[in-house]
Amino acid sequence: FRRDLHSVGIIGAPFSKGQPRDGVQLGPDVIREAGLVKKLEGQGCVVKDYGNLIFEDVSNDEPIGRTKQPRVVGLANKQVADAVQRVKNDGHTCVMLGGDHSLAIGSIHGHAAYRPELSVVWVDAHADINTPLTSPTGNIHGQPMSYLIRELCTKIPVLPNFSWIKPCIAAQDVVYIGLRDVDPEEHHILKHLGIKTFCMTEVDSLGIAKVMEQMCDHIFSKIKKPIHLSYDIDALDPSVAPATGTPVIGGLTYREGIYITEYVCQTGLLSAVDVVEVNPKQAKREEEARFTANVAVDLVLGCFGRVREGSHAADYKIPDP
Ligand code: 5AB
Ligand code: MN
Ligand code: MN
Ligand code: MN
Repeated sequence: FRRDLHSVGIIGAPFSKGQPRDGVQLGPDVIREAGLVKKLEGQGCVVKDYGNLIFEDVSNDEPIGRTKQPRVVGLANKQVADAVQRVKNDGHTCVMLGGDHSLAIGSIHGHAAYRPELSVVWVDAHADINTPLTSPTGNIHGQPMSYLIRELCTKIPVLPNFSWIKPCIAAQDVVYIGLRDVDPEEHHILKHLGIKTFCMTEVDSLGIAKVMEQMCDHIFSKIKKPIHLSYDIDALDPSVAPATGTPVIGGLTYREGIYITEYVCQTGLLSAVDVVEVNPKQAKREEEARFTANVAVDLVLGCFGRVREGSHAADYKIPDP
Protein backbone atom coordinates (compact mmCIF):
# COMPACT_ATOMS: atom_id res chain seq x y z
CA PHE A 1 0.00 0.00 0.00
CA ARG A 2 1.57 3.26 -1.08
CA ARG A 3 0.89 6.82 -0.12
CA ASP A 4 2.59 9.31 -2.45
CA LEU A 5 3.07 13.00 -2.15
CA HIS A 6 1.17 14.50 -5.03
CA SER A 7 2.12 17.68 -6.82
CA VAL A 8 -0.89 18.79 -8.84
CA GLY A 9 -1.07 21.42 -11.60
CA ILE A 10 -4.58 22.57 -12.52
CA ILE A 11 -5.58 24.08 -15.88
CA GLY A 12 -9.09 25.43 -16.45
CA ALA A 13 -10.34 25.13 -20.03
CA PRO A 14 -13.66 27.04 -20.27
CA PHE A 15 -14.52 25.89 -23.77
CA SER A 16 -17.81 24.65 -25.22
CA LYS A 17 -17.52 24.73 -29.01
CA GLY A 18 -16.88 21.03 -29.49
CA GLN A 19 -20.63 20.64 -28.93
CA PRO A 20 -23.78 22.79 -29.21
CA ARG A 21 -24.98 23.28 -25.61
CA ASP A 22 -24.20 26.46 -23.67
CA GLY A 23 -22.85 26.12 -20.12
CA VAL A 24 -20.08 23.51 -20.30
CA GLN A 25 -17.57 26.39 -20.44
CA LEU A 26 -18.56 27.06 -16.79
CA GLY A 27 -17.20 23.66 -15.73
CA PRO A 28 -13.79 24.81 -14.46
CA ASP A 29 -15.29 27.54 -12.28
CA VAL A 30 -18.05 25.44 -10.70
CA ILE A 31 -15.55 22.67 -9.95
CA ARG A 32 -13.20 25.17 -8.30
CA GLU A 33 -16.13 26.74 -6.39
CA ALA A 34 -16.89 23.28 -4.99
CA GLY A 35 -13.56 23.59 -3.16
CA LEU A 36 -11.19 21.58 -5.34
CA VAL A 37 -7.93 23.32 -4.42
CA LYS A 38 -8.59 23.54 -0.66
CA LYS A 39 -9.69 19.90 -0.50
CA LEU A 40 -6.62 18.70 -2.43
CA GLU A 41 -4.39 20.69 -0.08
CA GLY A 42 -6.34 19.30 2.85
CA GLN A 43 -5.32 15.78 1.85
CA GLY A 44 -1.65 16.75 1.61
CA CYS A 45 -1.27 17.64 -2.06
CA VAL A 46 0.88 20.52 -3.26
CA VAL A 47 -1.32 22.40 -5.72
CA LYS A 48 -0.54 24.99 -8.35
CA ASP A 49 -3.60 26.45 -10.07
CA TYR A 50 -2.57 27.83 -13.46
CA GLY A 51 -5.98 29.50 -13.83
CA ASN A 52 -8.24 29.45 -16.85
CA LEU A 53 -7.02 29.55 -20.44
CA ILE A 54 -8.40 32.42 -22.51
CA PHE A 55 -9.59 31.19 -25.86
CA GLU A 56 -9.60 33.27 -29.02
CA ASP A 57 -12.80 33.51 -31.01
CA VAL A 58 -12.74 32.69 -34.72
CA SER A 59 -15.04 34.49 -37.13
CA ASN A 60 -16.56 32.69 -40.13
CA ASP A 61 -15.92 29.26 -38.67
CA GLU A 62 -18.06 27.52 -41.29
CA PRO A 63 -18.52 23.74 -41.05
CA ILE A 64 -16.23 21.53 -43.14
CA GLY A 65 -18.54 18.82 -44.39
CA ARG A 66 -20.47 17.93 -41.24
CA THR A 67 -17.73 19.00 -38.82
CA LYS A 68 -18.86 22.00 -36.79
CA GLN A 69 -16.58 24.89 -35.74
CA PRO A 70 -13.32 23.15 -36.68
CA ARG A 71 -11.14 26.29 -36.64
CA VAL A 72 -12.01 27.39 -33.12
CA VAL A 73 -11.74 23.83 -31.78
CA GLY A 74 -8.36 23.34 -33.46
CA LEU A 75 -7.05 26.62 -32.07
CA ALA A 76 -8.32 26.04 -28.51
CA ASN A 77 -6.81 22.58 -28.44
CA LYS A 78 -3.40 23.94 -29.46
CA GLN A 79 -3.57 26.20 -26.39
CA VAL A 80 -4.55 23.27 -24.19
CA ALA A 81 -1.71 21.14 -25.60
CA ASP A 82 0.86 23.87 -24.86
CA ALA A 83 -0.53 24.40 -21.35
CA VAL A 84 -0.51 20.69 -20.48
CA GLN A 85 3.04 20.33 -21.77
CA ARG A 86 4.08 23.25 -19.56
CA VAL A 87 2.43 21.76 -16.45
CA LYS A 88 4.22 18.47 -17.12
CA ASN A 89 7.53 20.27 -17.66
CA ASP A 90 7.00 21.97 -14.29
CA GLY A 91 6.86 18.49 -12.75
CA HIS A 92 3.18 18.20 -11.78
CA THR A 93 0.48 15.67 -12.42
CA CYS A 94 -1.78 17.67 -14.70
CA VAL A 95 -5.51 18.18 -14.07
CA MET A 96 -7.37 19.67 -17.02
CA LEU A 97 -10.86 20.88 -16.09
CA GLY A 98 -13.21 21.14 -19.08
CA GLY A 99 -15.03 22.25 -20.96
CA ASP A 100 -16.26 19.72 -23.46
CA HIS A 101 -14.46 16.50 -24.35
CA SER A 102 -12.99 17.83 -27.62
CA LEU A 103 -10.32 19.26 -25.27
CA ALA A 104 -8.87 15.78 -24.80
CA ILE A 105 -7.24 16.23 -28.22
CA GLY A 106 -5.03 18.97 -26.83
CA SER A 107 -4.67 17.48 -23.38
CA ILE A 108 -3.46 14.09 -24.61
CA HIS A 109 -1.37 15.62 -27.39
CA GLY A 110 0.39 17.94 -24.94
CA HIS A 111 0.90 15.11 -22.47
CA ALA A 112 2.32 12.87 -25.23
CA ALA A 113 4.73 15.62 -26.26
CA TYR A 114 6.23 15.32 -22.76
CA ARG A 115 5.85 11.53 -22.37
CA PRO A 116 5.75 9.92 -25.84
CA GLU A 117 4.70 6.52 -24.41
CA LEU A 118 1.28 6.86 -22.79
CA SER A 119 -1.66 4.68 -21.99
CA VAL A 120 -5.10 6.29 -22.10
CA VAL A 121 -7.93 5.27 -19.78
CA TRP A 122 -11.13 6.73 -21.22
CA VAL A 123 -14.06 6.70 -18.78
CA ASP A 124 -17.23 7.69 -20.64
CA ALA A 125 -20.71 6.60 -21.69
CA HIS A 126 -19.50 7.30 -25.23
CA ALA A 127 -16.47 6.16 -27.24
CA ASP A 128 -15.72 9.61 -28.76
CA ILE A 129 -13.96 7.89 -31.65
CA ASN A 130 -16.07 9.07 -34.60
CA THR A 131 -14.00 10.41 -37.46
CA PRO A 132 -15.23 13.63 -39.09
CA LEU A 133 -16.66 11.36 -41.79
CA THR A 134 -18.50 8.90 -39.50
CA SER A 135 -19.85 11.46 -37.02
CA PRO A 136 -23.66 11.52 -36.94
CA THR A 137 -23.68 14.98 -35.35
CA GLY A 138 -20.56 16.79 -36.57
CA ASN A 139 -19.77 17.66 -32.94
CA ILE A 140 -16.04 17.33 -32.31
CA HIS A 141 -16.53 16.26 -28.66
CA GLY A 142 -17.69 12.93 -30.13
CA GLN A 143 -14.45 12.60 -32.16
CA PRO A 144 -11.31 13.32 -30.09
CA MET A 145 -9.91 9.78 -30.04
CA SER A 146 -10.02 9.52 -33.84
CA TYR A 147 -7.42 12.29 -34.20
CA LEU A 148 -5.08 10.74 -31.62
CA ILE A 149 -4.98 7.06 -32.59
CA ARG A 150 -2.17 6.20 -35.00
CA GLU A 151 -4.11 3.40 -36.70
CA LEU A 152 -6.81 5.88 -37.83
CA CYS A 153 -4.51 8.49 -39.38
CA THR A 154 -5.41 7.61 -42.98
CA LYS A 155 -9.11 8.12 -42.19
CA ILE A 156 -8.83 11.72 -41.00
CA PRO A 157 -9.49 14.49 -43.55
CA VAL A 158 -7.60 17.78 -43.51
CA LEU A 159 -9.28 20.37 -41.25
CA PRO A 160 -8.31 24.03 -40.73
CA ASN A 161 -6.23 24.55 -37.53
CA PHE A 162 -5.79 20.79 -37.09
CA SER A 163 -2.51 20.41 -38.99
CA TRP A 164 -0.42 20.55 -35.75
CA ILE A 165 -2.15 17.38 -34.50
CA LYS A 166 -0.05 14.25 -35.00
CA PRO A 167 -1.59 10.93 -33.95
CA CYS A 168 0.39 9.90 -30.89
CA ILE A 169 -1.43 6.97 -29.24
CA ALA A 170 -1.46 3.29 -30.26
CA ALA A 171 -4.83 1.51 -30.26
CA GLN A 172 -3.45 -1.15 -27.89
CA ASP A 173 -2.67 1.55 -25.29
CA VAL A 174 -6.32 2.68 -24.99
CA VAL A 175 -8.89 1.24 -22.60
CA TYR A 176 -12.53 2.30 -22.28
CA ILE A 177 -14.69 2.00 -19.18
CA GLY A 178 -18.41 2.74 -18.88
CA LEU A 179 -19.54 2.58 -22.53
CA ARG A 180 -23.28 2.32 -23.19
CA ASP A 181 -24.00 4.65 -26.12
CA VAL A 182 -21.72 3.74 -29.01
CA ASP A 183 -22.59 4.65 -32.60
CA PRO A 184 -22.49 1.75 -35.12
CA GLU A 185 -19.54 3.31 -36.98
CA GLU A 186 -17.69 3.71 -33.67
CA HIS A 187 -18.44 0.10 -32.78
CA HIS A 188 -16.88 -0.98 -36.05
CA ILE A 189 -13.76 1.11 -35.37
CA LEU A 190 -13.38 -0.28 -31.82
CA LYS A 191 -13.66 -3.90 -33.05
CA HIS A 192 -11.56 -3.32 -36.17
CA LEU A 193 -8.69 -1.86 -34.14
CA GLY A 194 -9.09 -4.40 -31.32
CA ILE A 195 -9.44 -1.72 -28.67
CA LYS A 196 -10.05 -3.00 -25.14
CA THR A 197 -13.45 -1.93 -23.85
CA PHE A 198 -15.21 -2.50 -20.55
CA CYS A 199 -18.74 -1.42 -21.37
CA MET A 200 -21.48 -1.33 -18.73
CA THR A 201 -22.21 -5.00 -19.43
CA GLU A 202 -18.68 -5.90 -18.24
CA VAL A 203 -19.06 -3.62 -15.23
CA ASP A 204 -22.24 -5.59 -14.41
CA SER A 205 -20.81 -9.05 -15.04
CA LEU A 206 -17.29 -8.66 -13.62
CA GLY A 207 -17.82 -5.94 -11.04
CA ILE A 208 -15.70 -2.80 -11.02
CA ALA A 209 -12.81 -4.41 -9.08
CA LYS A 210 -12.21 -7.09 -11.75
CA VAL A 211 -12.67 -4.49 -14.49
CA MET A 212 -9.84 -2.42 -12.98
CA GLU A 213 -7.61 -5.50 -12.53
CA GLN A 214 -8.13 -6.57 -16.13
CA MET A 215 -7.74 -3.00 -17.31
CA CYS A 216 -4.27 -2.89 -15.70
CA ASP A 217 -3.37 -6.36 -17.04
CA HIS A 218 -4.07 -4.96 -20.48
CA ILE A 219 -2.26 -1.60 -20.32
CA PHE A 220 0.70 -2.98 -18.33
CA SER A 221 1.07 -6.18 -20.37
CA LYS A 222 4.35 -4.96 -21.92
CA ILE A 223 5.84 -1.96 -20.14
CA LYS A 224 4.39 0.31 -17.49
CA LYS A 225 3.54 3.51 -19.30
CA PRO A 226 2.26 6.64 -17.56
CA ILE A 227 -1.53 6.91 -17.51
CA HIS A 228 -3.65 9.65 -19.03
CA LEU A 229 -7.09 9.38 -17.40
CA SER A 230 -9.78 11.12 -19.45
CA TYR A 231 -12.91 11.21 -17.31
CA ASP A 232 -16.18 12.30 -18.89
CA ILE A 233 -18.65 13.00 -16.07
CA ASP A 234 -21.40 11.37 -18.17
CA ALA A 235 -19.77 7.98 -17.49
CA LEU A 236 -21.58 8.27 -14.17
CA ASP A 237 -25.29 7.59 -14.02
CA PRO A 238 -27.44 10.72 -14.56
CA SER A 239 -28.81 10.22 -11.03
CA VAL A 240 -25.25 10.86 -9.77
CA ALA A 241 -24.11 13.46 -12.32
CA PRO A 242 -27.21 15.07 -13.86
CA ALA A 243 -25.58 18.33 -14.97
CA THR A 244 -24.07 17.21 -18.26
CA GLY A 245 -24.88 17.65 -21.95
CA THR A 246 -25.37 14.07 -23.14
CA PRO A 247 -26.63 12.05 -20.15
CA VAL A 248 -27.26 8.32 -20.74
CA ILE A 249 -29.27 6.17 -18.34
CA GLY A 250 -27.60 3.08 -16.86
CA GLY A 251 -24.23 4.50 -15.88
CA LEU A 252 -21.62 4.00 -13.18
CA THR A 253 -22.67 4.41 -9.57
CA TYR A 254 -20.90 6.96 -7.40
CA ARG A 255 -18.96 4.14 -5.75
CA GLU A 256 -17.87 2.58 -9.05
CA GLY A 257 -16.86 6.01 -10.35
CA ILE A 258 -14.76 6.72 -7.25
CA TYR A 259 -13.27 3.21 -7.19
CA ILE A 260 -11.83 3.81 -10.68
CA THR A 261 -9.96 6.89 -9.42
CA GLU A 262 -8.70 5.18 -6.25
CA TYR A 263 -7.44 2.25 -8.28
CA VAL A 264 -5.70 4.40 -10.89
CA CYS A 265 -4.08 6.41 -8.08
CA GLN A 266 -2.78 3.20 -6.49
CA THR A 267 -0.92 2.26 -9.69
CA GLY A 268 1.41 5.20 -8.99
CA LEU A 269 1.45 5.90 -12.74
CA LEU A 270 -1.20 8.60 -13.06
CA SER A 271 0.38 11.45 -15.02
CA ALA A 272 -2.58 13.54 -16.24
CA VAL A 273 -6.35 13.69 -15.72
CA ASP A 274 -9.15 15.37 -17.65
CA VAL A 275 -12.50 16.03 -15.97
CA VAL A 276 -14.89 17.14 -18.68
CA GLU A 277 -18.52 17.72 -19.67
CA VAL A 278 -19.76 19.18 -16.36
CA ASN A 279 -22.46 21.60 -17.55
CA PRO A 280 -24.24 23.51 -14.76
CA LYS A 281 -26.78 24.91 -17.24
CA GLN A 282 -28.04 21.41 -18.01
CA ALA A 283 -29.17 21.03 -14.39
CA LYS A 284 -32.93 21.16 -13.71
CA ARG A 285 -32.32 22.75 -10.35
CA GLU A 286 -29.34 24.67 -8.93
CA GLU A 287 -28.88 21.82 -6.47
CA GLU A 288 -28.19 19.37 -9.31
CA ALA A 289 -25.41 21.60 -10.63
CA ARG A 290 -23.78 21.82 -7.21
CA PHE A 291 -24.15 18.09 -6.67
CA THR A 292 -22.50 17.28 -10.01
CA ALA A 293 -19.61 19.66 -9.31
CA ASN A 294 -19.06 18.01 -5.91
CA VAL A 295 -18.92 14.61 -7.57
CA ALA A 296 -16.36 15.97 -10.05
CA VAL A 297 -14.25 17.19 -7.11
CA ASP A 298 -14.51 13.77 -5.44
CA LEU A 299 -13.22 12.12 -8.61
CA VAL A 300 -10.14 14.36 -8.60
CA LEU A 301 -9.60 13.75 -4.86
CA GLY A 302 -9.70 10.00 -5.53
CA CYS A 303 -7.01 10.45 -8.16
CA PHE A 304 -4.70 12.05 -5.59
CA GLY A 305 -4.75 9.79 -2.59
CA ARG A 306 -8.12 10.17 -0.93
CA VAL A 307 -9.18 6.80 0.43
CA ARG A 308 -12.56 6.08 1.94
CA GLU A 309 -11.12 4.28 4.96
CA GLY A 310 -9.78 7.68 6.05
CA SER A 311 -6.16 8.69 6.64
CA HIS A 312 -4.01 10.69 9.05
CA ALA A 313 -0.76 12.61 9.11
CA ALA A 314 2.32 10.49 9.93
CA ASP A 315 3.14 12.66 12.96
CA TYR A 316 -0.37 12.74 14.46
CA LYS A 317 -0.57 12.11 18.23
CA ILE A 318 -3.73 11.52 20.25
CA PRO A 319 -3.98 14.59 22.53
CA ASP A 320 -3.21 13.97 26.18
CA PRO A 321 -5.84 15.32 28.62
B1 5AB B 1 -19.07 13.07 -25.18
C1 5AB B 1 -22.27 11.01 -30.36
N1 5AB B 1 -21.61 9.73 -30.42
O1 5AB B 1 -20.57 11.58 -31.93
C2 5AB B 1 -21.56 11.98 -31.33
O2 5AB B 1 -20.06 13.61 -24.25
C3 5AB B 1 -22.27 11.55 -28.95
O3 5AB B 1 -17.81 13.78 -25.03
C4 5AB B 1 -20.94 12.07 -28.50
O4 5AB B 1 -18.76 11.67 -24.78
C5 5AB B 1 -20.85 12.42 -27.02
O5 5AB B 1 -22.03 13.12 -31.44
C6 5AB B 1 -19.59 13.15 -26.70
C7 5AB B 1 -23.70 10.82 -30.79
MN1 MN C 1 -16.79 12.15 -23.84
MN1 MN D 1 -19.77 11.13 -22.95
MN1 MN E 1 -25.29 7.96 -29.64
